[in-house]
Amino acid sequence: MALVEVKVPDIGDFKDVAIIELLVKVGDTVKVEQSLITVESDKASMEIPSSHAGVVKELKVKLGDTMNEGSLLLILETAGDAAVAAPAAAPAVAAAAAPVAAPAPAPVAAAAAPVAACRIDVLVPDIGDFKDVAVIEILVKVGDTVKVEQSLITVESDKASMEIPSSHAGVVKELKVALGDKINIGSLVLVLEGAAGAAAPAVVAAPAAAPVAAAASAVAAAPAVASVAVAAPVAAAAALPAHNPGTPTAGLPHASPSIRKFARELGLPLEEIKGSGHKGRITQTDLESFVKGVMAGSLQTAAQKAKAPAAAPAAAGGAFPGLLPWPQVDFTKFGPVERKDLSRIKKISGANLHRNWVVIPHVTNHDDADITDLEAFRVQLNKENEKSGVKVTMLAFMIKAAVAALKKFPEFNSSLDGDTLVLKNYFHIGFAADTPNGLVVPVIRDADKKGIFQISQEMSELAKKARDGKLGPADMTGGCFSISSLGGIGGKYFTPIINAPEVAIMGVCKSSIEPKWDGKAFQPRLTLPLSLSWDHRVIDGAAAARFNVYFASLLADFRRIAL
Ligand code: CAO
Repeated sequence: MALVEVKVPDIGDFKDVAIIELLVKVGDTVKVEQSLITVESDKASMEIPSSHAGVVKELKVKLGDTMNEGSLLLILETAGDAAVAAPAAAPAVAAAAAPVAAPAPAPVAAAAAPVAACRIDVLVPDIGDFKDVAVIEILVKVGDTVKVEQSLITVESDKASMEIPSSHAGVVKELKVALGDKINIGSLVLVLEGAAGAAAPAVVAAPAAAPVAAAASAVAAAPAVASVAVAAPVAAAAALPAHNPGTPTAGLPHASPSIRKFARELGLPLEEIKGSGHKGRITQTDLESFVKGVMAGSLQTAAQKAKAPAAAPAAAGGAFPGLLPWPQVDFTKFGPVERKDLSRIKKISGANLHRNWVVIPHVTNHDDADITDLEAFRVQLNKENEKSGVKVTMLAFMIKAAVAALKKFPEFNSSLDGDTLVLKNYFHIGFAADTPNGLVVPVIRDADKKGIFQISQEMSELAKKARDGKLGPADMTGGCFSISSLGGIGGKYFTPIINAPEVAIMGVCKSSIEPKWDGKAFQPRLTLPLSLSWDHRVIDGAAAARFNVYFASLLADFRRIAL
């Protein structure tokens, strides 16, 4: 018996890729080359095989962790002696790595000489060690307008699937591949008629980076987005079947990386969705049908429960009986307009916010906190620590106050799982951050164990990462309670939307000097407006009022936090 460290083998240009699936758990017996985890970049997913056979003693990674070559995955107990169990770079690793080695991000000479003035041949770019890989999905059809880098087909090798992007924008004139065809670098995928202006240069240096190169930059932004969704598998609580993404999956459903990512973002259980594609592959249409089916079912159930007439005026409202359809307006009739696609973050956070708003019975309690003394203390602290480079903002104090209030009112630090309340014994606090691309909620982990300076420093680092689109899944998941501060901007009170599966969120606005009656006279006090939204399925109004009062009392006299 010997213990072996199993590490990530050479995975080519896959860098900082996120783990999306754990395929084994402690106690499992694995064989050499058995897949252990799946990692995913923006355009490709890959299974990482085991270098040795043995029994899993310890998992060293979790979902959302990012991996590189050499990252430690797990400890195996092997049957052989120490010699067998030697280095992770044993030949088995190299051999196992070979079939899955990632494509090199070499520059792509994708567009060959055009057939006609505006015709562009789109070729398979350099896909590294992917050789003779089968086309398992065709993502566009003749007549479709495609953008540069839009995925055209999915190919699959033994251990990995990858989407092949378009080198150009244009309209698909001819498809040159069929399902099941084997392709290699340089294979002709389709013929495009170039969009105006993209006219056909003799040899176009294709802007389409090889899939993985594109992924490398996208990975940073994408998980951040995903995690807004990941942090919100609330669908389970409402309509969609419960799905624990942390559970190792045995037979993974067939789906392309983008479909898997989309399903994860929406919290959809892929294993419960029937695939209508080639060899049962799950397509975008399958996801849409699944969601429609679930929504229709849950709304009907809700209607029945409420004893609403089953035949409520369904006509125009689609899945929402009786609801008017969204107004279709030709705005150009009224004046000039321009159209702008929503950013990826906006689309995903929008879908989550919408679901949370519709599904959670929100109530918002407003209150005020007297932060006159705390603000004076904060200003003094910043003066004393001018040289440290760390600026303390009011939000750091609020995070500590939130931790104390969660400890005093544990149901605020919970999540609903069906009829069960999951009470958490950890204190990870999210804060809403405004970025050029939309709203994200990075999380300060273990805020109970950190001081004001450390929290301030981490917050400013996370806010910067958020603005740069570089938050990873680990930065965004696992939150217990969120704070949304508009204090740097203005306003009085608002209704923050709960960041499911959390059950409450504190919104704060800009503090201002307000007259406060001290029994004898009005005193000018710096007053912070608080808006606590809470899930009425879990929390009652009295508890919410107490939470606010306690939270405000901590900010009014921060010494109380030590009590
Ligand atoms: N009252 C008065 N002033 C406040 C304040 C408050 N409640 N909170 C912060 N300020 C002040 C700060 O002291 C700072 O002033 P100085 O520059 O003079 O020192 C200024 O406002 C800017 O603060 P900040 O916004 O940089 O720092 P923060 O820690 O308060 O917030 C962050 C950081 C990332 C949360 C914030 O930048 C942000 O993105 N807020 C928006 C959150 C959001 O969009 N919420 C809505 C979600 S629902 O759509």
